[in-house]
Amino acid sequence: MTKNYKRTLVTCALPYANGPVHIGHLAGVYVPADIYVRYLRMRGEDVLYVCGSDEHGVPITIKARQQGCSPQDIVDRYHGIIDSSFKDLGIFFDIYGRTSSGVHAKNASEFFRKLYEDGKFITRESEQYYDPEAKTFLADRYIVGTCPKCGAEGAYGDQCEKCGSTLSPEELLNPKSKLSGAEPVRKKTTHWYLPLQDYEQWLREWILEGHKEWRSNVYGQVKSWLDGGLQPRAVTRDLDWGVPVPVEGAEGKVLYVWFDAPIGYISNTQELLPDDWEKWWKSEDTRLVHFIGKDNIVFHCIVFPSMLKAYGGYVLPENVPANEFLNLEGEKISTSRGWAVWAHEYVKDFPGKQDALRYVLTANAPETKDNDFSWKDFQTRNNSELVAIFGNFVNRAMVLTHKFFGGVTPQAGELLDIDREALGAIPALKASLESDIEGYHFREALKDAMGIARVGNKYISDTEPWKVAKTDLGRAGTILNVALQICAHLSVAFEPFTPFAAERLRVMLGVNPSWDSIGAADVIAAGHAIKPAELLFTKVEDAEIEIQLQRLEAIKAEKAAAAEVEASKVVPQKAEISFEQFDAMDIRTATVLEAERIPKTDKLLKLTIDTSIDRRVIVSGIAEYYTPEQMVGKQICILANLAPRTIRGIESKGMILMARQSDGKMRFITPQEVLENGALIG
Ligand code: B3M
Ligand code: ZN
Repeated sequence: MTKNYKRTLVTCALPYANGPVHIGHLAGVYVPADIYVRYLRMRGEDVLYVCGSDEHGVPITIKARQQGCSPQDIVDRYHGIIDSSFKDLGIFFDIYGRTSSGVHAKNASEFFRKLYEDGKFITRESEQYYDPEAKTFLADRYIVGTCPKCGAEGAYGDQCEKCGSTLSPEELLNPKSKLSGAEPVRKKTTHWYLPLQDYEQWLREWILEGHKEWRSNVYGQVKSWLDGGLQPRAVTRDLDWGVPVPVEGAEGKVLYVWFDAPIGYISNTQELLPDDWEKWWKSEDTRLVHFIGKDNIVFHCIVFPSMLKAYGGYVLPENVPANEFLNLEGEKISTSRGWAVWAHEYVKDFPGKQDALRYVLTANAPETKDNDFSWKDFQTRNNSELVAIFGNFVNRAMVLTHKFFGGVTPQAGELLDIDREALGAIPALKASLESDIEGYHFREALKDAMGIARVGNKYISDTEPWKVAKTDLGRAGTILNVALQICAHLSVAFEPFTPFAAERLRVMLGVNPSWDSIGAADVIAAGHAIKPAELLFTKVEDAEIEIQLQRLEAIKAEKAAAAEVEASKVVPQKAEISFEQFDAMDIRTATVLEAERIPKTDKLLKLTIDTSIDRRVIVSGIAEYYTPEQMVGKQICILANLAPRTIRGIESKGMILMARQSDGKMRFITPQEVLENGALIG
């Protein structure tokens, strides 16, 4: 391994305890981290593996409110579910802690307090939205209104889920507090900020100069943040769920979730090793590696390191191998839509097949770009790779050893070229496997391990010991001896990837080889008895895949039905007006004489119109629905006495009457038969 590290501290992003974990989380963070940790342990390295639930933040308070329970109830529930699904998948952290723990509250509080006392923060007053009825400041997510971009109701202060636009609360039309329904008001509040710009130069040197080997997606994101210029970042919030800000005058404020969560890595280490934690966090010979998804890069490469630097004495990550995203059947995984494969459901639906999921998520890991999980691909990879290559090879070697040698490892006679070639191919695969894992290339590493299985499978197919045994038992013994050695290699090489199968294989073979014995010709001694052969992997049947696909189909159908209901929603009647108000409107027929697009707009047409009283120009937003050619010569209806408005520098007199359908499409209103221009409507 590079540099002289004495120990490795591996952290995995702390999952938010407001939902279970799904395959996107697993592929992005936890499976690669687990491969890395298991590998290092096989190599005899001193490793600490830390994770835990992230139990603060606004989404948890929203979920609690929706379900009519406390945030603590929510995090208790999901903490338990997440913790056990990791274990079920063979992911055993040394500690899976939680940020609602007492140790964490004390530690995060102390961390803030030291930075505060050392003058590392600045304070700023800003205006934030405030609910005058509920008497509380409102996080962006707590403000809902009409989306200014697509007109959908129920858009959030930070995002419209209908059209996907990123919003800020002041852009919402008709903003309302989710708490009381009241219209939020702006109110002054003071917060503490970490002046990230003070760390910019240092970050440039440390990452852009010193860590050019980081994954290009990580390096690139860091570079673009730094090139964009860093700004002070608020580290406190007006909220009643979180770690209270431990200074005077901060009543009703808590640490921002992204300030306290990464400190959670340290707190969880303290909880596990109260007397020994500093060794892991404060010695130069600790290699710290953060496994995260791409949306967490800025926090782990810019914000948290700046916090640690400001505090002083902590080690910084040696690498942050962040992954891109995994999609499901070509669509973005969405917790709220239920478009996901949940870890806790997978282990129920596919009992004993944890390795298959780990294998497929690694083979398709979104290491360099977003990638896709499909159930068909899952089935194919399980059946034609795990079962047909790895499992089949091991099974043939073991069954034949039982059949011809009573389950006792036969003696190897003189090795022929074909034997030497098979064994000789393995050291190079081992070396490549090592450098791939150490370089965080887990997909490639899996191919190397699978390469060993392919060597074994081809060897046994080419040498055909079942035929040879009939005429030359000695030669068959040599072949099976070599094959069993390769089985032993596989029982080690696959430990990081498919730990359940690897362990079962070691048990069946009755050996516990070291990593270094991969490739050796004498891992299993002649005369050593092996246990009965059991299948390492079993097929995934079409029917099992069908069930999963049907479940996803049902989600799609539900979504389509919801969209239909949405589309058929009748627009409620507007407020009543008097007859006089109606009569005051001059609605008449007119004909379009000329029509042209207004440059640099997508929606506007400039229409010249004959109203019989005059020729006038009306600017109309119908360019999305009609071309200028379609408009010329058309008889339309207009509201003629609307006060003139200047649009894009053009004076527009009146308005074309249009009908808007529920799907948003617009059509102009035209008389059933051509009338004279200027005929009054009413
Ligand atoms: N809770 C996970 C996420 O963004 C977030 C990670 C915290 S790591 C300190 O999904
Ligand atoms: Zn929208």
